[in-house]
Amino acid sequence: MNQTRLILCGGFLGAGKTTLIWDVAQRLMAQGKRVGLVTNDQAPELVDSRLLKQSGLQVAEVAGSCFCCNFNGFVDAIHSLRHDVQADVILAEPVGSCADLTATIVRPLKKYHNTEVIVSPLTVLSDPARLKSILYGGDGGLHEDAAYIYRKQLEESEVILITKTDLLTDEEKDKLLKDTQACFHHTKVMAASTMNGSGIREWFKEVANRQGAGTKILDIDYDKYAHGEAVLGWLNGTVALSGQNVYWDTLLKDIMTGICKVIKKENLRVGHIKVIAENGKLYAVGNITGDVSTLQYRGTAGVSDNAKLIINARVETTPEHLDEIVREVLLEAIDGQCTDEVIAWRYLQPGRPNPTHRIV
Ligand SMILES: Nc1nc2c(ncn2[C@@H]2O[C@H](COP(=O)(O)OP(=O)(O)OP(=O)(O)O)[C@@H](O)[C@H]2O)c(=O)[nH]1
Ligand SMILES: [Mg+2]
Repeated sequence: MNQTRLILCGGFLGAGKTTLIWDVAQRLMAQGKRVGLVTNDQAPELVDSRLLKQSGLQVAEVAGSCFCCNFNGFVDAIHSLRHDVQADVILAEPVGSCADLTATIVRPLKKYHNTEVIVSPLTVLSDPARLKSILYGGDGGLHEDAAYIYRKQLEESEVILITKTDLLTDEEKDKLLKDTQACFHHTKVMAASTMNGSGIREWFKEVANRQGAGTKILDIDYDKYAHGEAVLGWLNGTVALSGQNVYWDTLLKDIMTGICKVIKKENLRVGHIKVIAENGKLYAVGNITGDVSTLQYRGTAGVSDNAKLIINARVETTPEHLDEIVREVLLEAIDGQCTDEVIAWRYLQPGRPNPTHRIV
């Protein structure tokens, strides 16, 4: 078959990667294109994969390790989408705390798999609230070593896509574009919103036809990078819930607000907390991507006796404490209205990145 266009959408936790690839996949499919998506996480049981699959999209998952440390797993995912879907375009989302993608993914793909894929310029998505803070010398609401990763991601990007511009005024958006461009002279800086659709077509046009990806090799301190990842506790849990006529949206809200209370009380820094409640084809999602004001909900899971809950939390604390927090909030929220059966529950601290390849 023909070469597949591969578009890597990187960027820090919660920047809007899954939402963007979901949006673009729908647009491309409406034009008759065959699209595959690749999700990625340090552990199995991903909210992102469920969310994309709920919309009938073709998703391959690389779970248990990032693309860079499991390059062969990433290549297998690309092969499966080429084989199963004959994908014209693959949109792939690396783990949000990953950097050094040019040396560890883009260049190895170009070197070893250039008959199968054409790699687009590396896009790094950036949430405006974190970006503003980072640009003007702040920490983006992150530990200084996690903020280091954020800066390195921007530094290696070939396209920076400022996301969530619906949350900005036109003046704020123009200023952020101008200031970001001033800091990253040799990078194309763009802005988009999946909420109102602005900028998406322009971004896709920019990356979908360009070649010559893999130009920027990072000078990166792997000790600092490893520590920036290790300050985050990581929890992925899946629970089956059963009750009688349970209002799942209310339960989801109880869980998210319960978590927010703890974040506020303990002043915890959040990478991203996402929870999906699935009731057959109905689903609702809650996300927290920074302080508690970032709490957002989408969808509705309706009312029924059974549902599945998937929780993915990345918070600056020990994995053990994160486990304790999520468990307590969950038990309090379901108390008296349903029973829970844990299907999978993992909490961990990401290990030191050890890329399969590093081509500089
Ligand atoms: N207002 C607004 N919110 C957005 C937009 N795009 C994404 N979001 C929200 O941002 C949150 C995080 O979005 P995701 O797409 O899950 O972010 P991500 O980068 O995939 O996160 P990780 O996979 O955890 O790294 C969700 O609550 C989305 O609804 C946007 O254009 N506008
Ligand atoms: Mg995602």
